[in-house]
Amino acid sequence: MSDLVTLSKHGRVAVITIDNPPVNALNSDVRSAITYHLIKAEADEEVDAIVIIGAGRTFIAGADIREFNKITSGLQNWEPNDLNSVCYEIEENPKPVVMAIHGTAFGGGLELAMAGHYRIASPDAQVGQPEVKLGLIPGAGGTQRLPRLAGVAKAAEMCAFGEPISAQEALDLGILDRIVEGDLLSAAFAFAADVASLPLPPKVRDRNAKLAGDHSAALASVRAACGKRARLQKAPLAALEAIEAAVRLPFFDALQIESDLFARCLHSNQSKAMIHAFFGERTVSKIPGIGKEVKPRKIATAAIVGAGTMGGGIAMTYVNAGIPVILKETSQEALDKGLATIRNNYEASVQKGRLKQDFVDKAFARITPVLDYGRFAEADIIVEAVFENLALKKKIFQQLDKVAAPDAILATNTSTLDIDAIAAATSRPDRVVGHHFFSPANVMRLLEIVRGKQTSPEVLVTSLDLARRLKKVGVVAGNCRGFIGNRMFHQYISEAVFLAEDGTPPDQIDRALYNWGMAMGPLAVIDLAGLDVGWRIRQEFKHLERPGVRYAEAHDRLAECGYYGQKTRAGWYLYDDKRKPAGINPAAHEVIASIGRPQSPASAADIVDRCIYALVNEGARILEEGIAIRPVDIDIVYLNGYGFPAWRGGPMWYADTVGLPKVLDRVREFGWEPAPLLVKLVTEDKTFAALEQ
Ligand code: 3H9
Repeated sequence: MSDLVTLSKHGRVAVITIDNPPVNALNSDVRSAITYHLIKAEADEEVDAIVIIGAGRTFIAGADIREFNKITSGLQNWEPNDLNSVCYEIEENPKPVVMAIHGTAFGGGLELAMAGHYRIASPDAQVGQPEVKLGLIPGAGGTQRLPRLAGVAKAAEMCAFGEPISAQEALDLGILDRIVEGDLLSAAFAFAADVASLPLPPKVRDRNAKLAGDHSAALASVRAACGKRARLQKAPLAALEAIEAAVRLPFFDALQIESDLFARCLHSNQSKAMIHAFFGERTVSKIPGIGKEVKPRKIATAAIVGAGTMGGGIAMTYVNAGIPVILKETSQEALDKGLATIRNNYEASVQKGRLKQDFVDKAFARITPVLDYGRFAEADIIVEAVFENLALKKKIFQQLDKVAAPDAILATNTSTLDIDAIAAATSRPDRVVGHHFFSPANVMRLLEIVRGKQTSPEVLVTSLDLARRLKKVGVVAGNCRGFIGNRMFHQYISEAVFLAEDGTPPDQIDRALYNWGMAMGPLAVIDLAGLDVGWRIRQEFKHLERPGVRYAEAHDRLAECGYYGQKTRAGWYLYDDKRKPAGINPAAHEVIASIGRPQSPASAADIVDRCIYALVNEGARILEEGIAIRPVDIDIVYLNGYGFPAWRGGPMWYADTVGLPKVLDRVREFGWEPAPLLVKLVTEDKTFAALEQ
């Protein structure tokens, strides 16, 4: 029997310990071994009660997600009732089974726990059904037992949104029986010994009290919220369908519905894409050629140059993670303005219930506002977040070189500029790196970590480690104009502008991409970001434009007329004083007429193909040039920084699902030069995913 699960005895209590690091995922061996030990403990006359506990940092983080890929690709058989059988084995056991939870009881882990007769937990434990984040629903009774413990409305929320809850909330809801302080195993022994002589409590599957009554309004409200929070995703609705079945039908009939819905989700493209994204987020923290011997440096204090929109947002990100920040501006007025914006942002978060006042007070107190570099030597990392201008950034780096501690990391928050040119302004180019945050920096999850020619491995590893501490996803990119994200975005936006110049109304362009799944349409995004921002960057790089290559003119002309987007209440669209769109800006029509191209509106399908394949074609070039390490790095950039729908897996994953020959045909049909890598993969009958194996 697998040694991932062991059985030991403490007096008359048997302990089944799951030890499958790092997160005790319930793979096939673990499932079989739990059943084996349960049967053994049941048969042992010297055992009165059984405890199930996880070794290491957690209870059970769920089913083994890696097995799902094997099942859907035909490498492993699908045994729908496998985890359910383990649950029955627990539930039917004549001896009380006590689940002792620490860390996380997620997905199949919570399902297993809910089959137990009792659940106790450490105070910092969390429980949840996060399957929807993988495009799945709970598949081993979660949609059936959770409503019986927590009530239908809360179970619907937990299964449809996938957010975990704290041990205290789980106790209040009735999911847990007790929270125990101190050593969990000792507490579990004591608890098990106490309950051993009591009659068994009713099985959770028979506790129907919380199912009674009319839950239609609660379910309708969660369904409506899914339309916003998980737009176009199928799994949340499937989870609600299974919960509705729990209310309507006897346990085993509803459980069968859950199994069928789970299987349908498992084989869906949405789930495959989201599982790709789950592992992708972890893959991007690994840099080929840099081993575990390179350790991250400790970052205890940060300094930030610039308290504007980006600098302020970055400061909030650091102090929210508990890292004190020295925040510098050039004048008292600018500093006061920056601090006031930070304070307003925090106040808004408290009002919306996103942050607690106490948290905000502590975070704000970690900011030390300054007007000079006097205290910069204290910082382990300095982040420059000034205006996007190379000469200015070089000048600042010259100054930082003089004031920074010798081993401090010097990061620039540039979105497009040459890291090597900035690094060359210092005597320590190996300590210089790009940290490209996305606006609003305290909200957006992506951090592009731009590697210069001389950036040291230690600086990269520290940046990745820091990204995790800051609750960001760090993706390493090579140094080129726009790095991964903005270089591809330039092609995407240009294509949207070309479509507008060629006669497709702006709102149709935006609607087509929004309906396809993008968080916003491209022209609405430019209005939000500010047409002036892109215009300035394009001016800076004007000398690099290749003659004979079509240039998107319309948004430059709008910017030149002072239409900067939402901030001036007019860009591609007009906006009311609450920044709600109020129709297309008539000036946009005039600009398009003045450009004078033949007008032929595109269909929704053509709009999507042109914009998305522009991303894919440029992504292929970026891969070929080594700017992105792997296709998945591009996907993770797009999923976390550009509103690409998670359930489509990112541009490169999506291209694979469409089929690269079809993508190449369309690229040629649009008259573009295909990326050589795209042609090569099609010729060799390969996919982008194959490049990662
Ligand atoms: C499910 O349960 C379906 C059921 O309803 C039943 C169906 C019949 N499997 O995130 P980390 C790996 S669906 C396999 O860096 P943290 C992860 O890839 C599942 N591997 O740690 C990484 O590997 P590597 C429902 C898993 O401390 C390593 O563990 N459950 C799994 O930041 C460390 O992970 C979920 O969706 C897994 N289930 O966060 C929970 N989980 O080192 C998914 C993790 O090679 N997991 N790995 O890169 C999580 O949310 C986080 O991992 C967790 C720990 C919060 C647990």
